[in-house]
Amino acid sequence: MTPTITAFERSPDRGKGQARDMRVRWTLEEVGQPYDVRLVSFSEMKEPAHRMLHPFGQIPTYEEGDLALFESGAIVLHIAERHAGLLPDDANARARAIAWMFAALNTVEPPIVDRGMATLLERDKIWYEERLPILEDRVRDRLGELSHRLGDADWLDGAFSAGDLLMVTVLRRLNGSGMLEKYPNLSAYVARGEARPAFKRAFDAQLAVFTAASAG
Ligand SMILES: N[C@@H](CCC(=O)N[C@@H](CS)C(=O)NCC(=O)O)C(=O)O
Repeated sequence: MTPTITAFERSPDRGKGQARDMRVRWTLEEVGQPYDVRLVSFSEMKEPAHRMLHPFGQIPTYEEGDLALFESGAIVLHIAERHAGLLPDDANARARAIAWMFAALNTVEPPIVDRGMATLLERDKIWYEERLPILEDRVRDRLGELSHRLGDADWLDGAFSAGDLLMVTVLRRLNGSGMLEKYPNLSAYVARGEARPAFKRAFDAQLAVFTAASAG
């Protein structure tokens, strides 16, 4: 059965692939699962029909037969568990890959999102100049720790996994900030992820949505 995901009708990132449908698209491309996309506007996301799928009125969602899921991490895990290629067969290695998925979403993404939200929504506030360095220090702490652990390895724990896929999408949220460039091994890690053919297909698909909306 072909799953359907939701994505922004017009992504605020202007097609840079930072909206969270990108990680679901990339996962589906990695495992070779075709999918449909239902585009939603900001107002549609807040309507009851969409909130039946996503209690917080957001994207992405995932529908497959009787199953409806929200939360990008849960969706990626669901897909990775049902297809070969994104989680190791060995039980311990699989558990570690899942731990990296949680680390990406629960430990690395929050300070990056806090910084991003402040730059987006708080620039005109009196506290902004004082708060931004604090938020950036928190991001740098995590980047330094992650950089130390990655060292000169290609991926976080052996072969490329769903943990790497999520971590790369999380780190890409720093594009344009200049922060990632201070950690050459992390920049190279993100570039390795972006060089994967499945990433490129997913990126192009989400960009095509933005380009078509802008032309229309
Ligand atoms: N933890 C959620 C976050 C979902 C989320 O923040 N989605 C954003 C797009 S990347 C969204 O829909 N924003 C619009 C809104 O919150 O109104 C996940 O990982 O799926």
